[in-house]
Amino acid sequence: MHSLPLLAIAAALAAGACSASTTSSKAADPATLAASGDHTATPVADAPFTVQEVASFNEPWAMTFVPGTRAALITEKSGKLKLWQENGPTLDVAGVPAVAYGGQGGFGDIVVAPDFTTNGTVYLSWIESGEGGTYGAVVGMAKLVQGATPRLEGLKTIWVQSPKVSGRGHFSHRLAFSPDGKYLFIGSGERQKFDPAQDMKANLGKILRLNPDGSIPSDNPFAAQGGVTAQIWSLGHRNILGLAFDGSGKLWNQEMGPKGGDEVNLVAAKANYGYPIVSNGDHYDGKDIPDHPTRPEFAAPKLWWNPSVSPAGLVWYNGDLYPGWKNSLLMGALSGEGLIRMQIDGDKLTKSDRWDFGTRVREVEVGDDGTVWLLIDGEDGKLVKLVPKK
Ligand SMILES: [Ca+2]
Ligand SMILES: [Ca+2]
Repeated sequence: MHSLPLLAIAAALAAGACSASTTSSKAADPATLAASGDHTATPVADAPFTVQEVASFNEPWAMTFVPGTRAALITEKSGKLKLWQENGPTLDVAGVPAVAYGGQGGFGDIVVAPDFTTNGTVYLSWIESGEGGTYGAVVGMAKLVQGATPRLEGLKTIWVQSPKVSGRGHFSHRLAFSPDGKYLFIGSGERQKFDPAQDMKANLGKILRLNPDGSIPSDNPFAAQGGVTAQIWSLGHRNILGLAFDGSGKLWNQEMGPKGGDEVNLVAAKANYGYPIVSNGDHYDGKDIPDHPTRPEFAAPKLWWNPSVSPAGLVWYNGDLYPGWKNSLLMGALSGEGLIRMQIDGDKLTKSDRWDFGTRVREVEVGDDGTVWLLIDGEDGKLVKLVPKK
């Protein structure tokens, strides 16, 4: 069992008292905090770590540690891939794709293949332009050649967002491998076009499941329908900016929702998460979107935030370096300017900690030794290490 801090219980009680969708009889239940959008931030000075600045990057977007080394690959949105080394210089990786940089688009995610140690394969996502001023995310795979002049070799595109549409928002293009290494999951945003999230002929607003070579697993839930429909694992998503498996093999996603509707979901095959038909938030232009409880046929979020925190990055933490963090999800916050910890208890998720960094957190990663690292967003972006307090 996990106990809630008194402050969180007080917030839960307050939320229960003023929320039409929550009955007062449930107010003392820890689930009430999950059932409200509330999450009070606490000063980072009270956290079980100090924040150590390690390196600077220009608009860093994603990172992954290189297995067996003290190095990490870090994407910069404008199109560079950096190899940061704890005990050496930060190097540019050659052989990267040309990216369509602008708006929310550019270089995206990078992850290592499950069998990276034998073949050096990495997976990356970026934006390419299409005909008539359209854009879309793509995913590619390549071999990382390490050394003094690191480079990508044999870059091959294995997936494209379909259709390409106008605008430069909500690409998502987050990547995660299943723990058994058999499947690549891709978060694909609805490109700020709303309805594609429910359109089974588009792979926008979906989570997709592919074999590592980009082919479609024959046991995907909609495999028989062919086309991009066959790629679909779950639907009704908005802007997925974090995908992570936990130690029991459950897939979680976070997504930037409409105003007051940021979500963390437990991702199930064939499930429909309801966007844009339902959301606990509402459109930024003020238009109402019915809340999740009005349409129980759609999968509801495990947690949501109002006001919005603008989630960025998601990792499963199972280390011992920070007291009580075992079996947690860690998520950065952009407009929420900090780090959020959620405790996993089976299929339940609890809002456990929220620290106010006073700056936008873009990405979260965990080192081999259990240390947590963050990318601070922006043109003067930073790699920082959360040094456990003694
Ligand atoms: Ca990462
Ligand atoms: Ca709503």
